[in-house]
Amino acid sequence: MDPVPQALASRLEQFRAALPVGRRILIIPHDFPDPDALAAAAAIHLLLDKHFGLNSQIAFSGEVSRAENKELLRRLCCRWHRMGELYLRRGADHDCILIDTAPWSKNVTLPPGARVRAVLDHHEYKETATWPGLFTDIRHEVGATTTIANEYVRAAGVELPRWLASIMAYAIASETQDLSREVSNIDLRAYIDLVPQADLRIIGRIRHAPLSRSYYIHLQEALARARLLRDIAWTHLSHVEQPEIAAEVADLLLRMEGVRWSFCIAELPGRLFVSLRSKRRGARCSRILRSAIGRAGAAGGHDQMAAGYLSTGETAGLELEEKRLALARQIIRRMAPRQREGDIPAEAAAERLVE
Ligand SMILES: [Mn+2]
Repeated sequence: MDPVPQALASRLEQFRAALPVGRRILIIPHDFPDPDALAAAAAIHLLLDKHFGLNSQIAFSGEVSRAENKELLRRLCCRWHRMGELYLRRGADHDCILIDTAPWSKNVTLPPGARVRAVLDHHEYKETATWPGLFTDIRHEVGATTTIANEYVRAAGVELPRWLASIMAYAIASETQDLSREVSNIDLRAYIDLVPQADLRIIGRIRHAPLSRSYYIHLQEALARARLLRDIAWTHLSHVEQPEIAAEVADLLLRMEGVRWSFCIAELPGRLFVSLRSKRRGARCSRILRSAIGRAGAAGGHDQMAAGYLSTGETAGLELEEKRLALARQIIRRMAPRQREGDIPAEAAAERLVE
């Protein structure tokens, strides 16, 4: 094994120094955690146990609904908890490590009394914050938080069990579309490092997890409603319970020849959830979505992929539809800035993707 670079060894030391000794630590990935958040959380859980000698628990809010992600969660051989089911002493402080998210990102639910001690993340933020004792490693040029977690585990010389190396390799691949999107050299190295330690059958099982019937129903709805305007493809889903399907649909639309931008809006209770994608480098997806959504919601992500939501409260029926159409126009306008707003056809007039 290569010697551990000094900078990495000292970062590992700083990470340890930020964590309290003799207290339980909560490892919290973002709400509705994806493979990257879950795999990185499991790797950090192992690091704390084996190298720091610290007791920790993984806890998250929101469901895991995508078939592949459910299968991955099933193969997580360390204990994890739903935040709501975790016993947390009232009025007490809870030491936390945030994974694939940050305290100022609006996609994570923290328990009352949360004290964030460390943040490992790779999202792009307009503004960040810090406070005494907080350890942060936020590198938006890295394709996956799992890659960052792998660096620490390696630097500590902790051996990965096969199941964990498998889900970590899968996580890096899924986060970067099989190393084809927003991938850096350190992601490639981490992936190459993990694969020989992995059980490739586990990765195959995750990749080909059985799909629910509702998945096909959503897919049919999404395709039937999909529209095309030059190189932009978009669609929407009504009555969705979980946001993950919107990302799957956006990815699928983006694969179409000639399409360079895609997005899917999903109607969730009280909010319109958006998943946005681009094939272009320098697309600034997270900025586009933040500015399209404005103050009535939140958005974040990366250069070529982003997600966010617009709060809609009790709005329903026609009023909700108008909000959705307005949001779609705001997004399209930013994808095609040279197109005058008046030239963007109404959704009903735009070409159908599937005739
Ligand atoms: Mn991630």
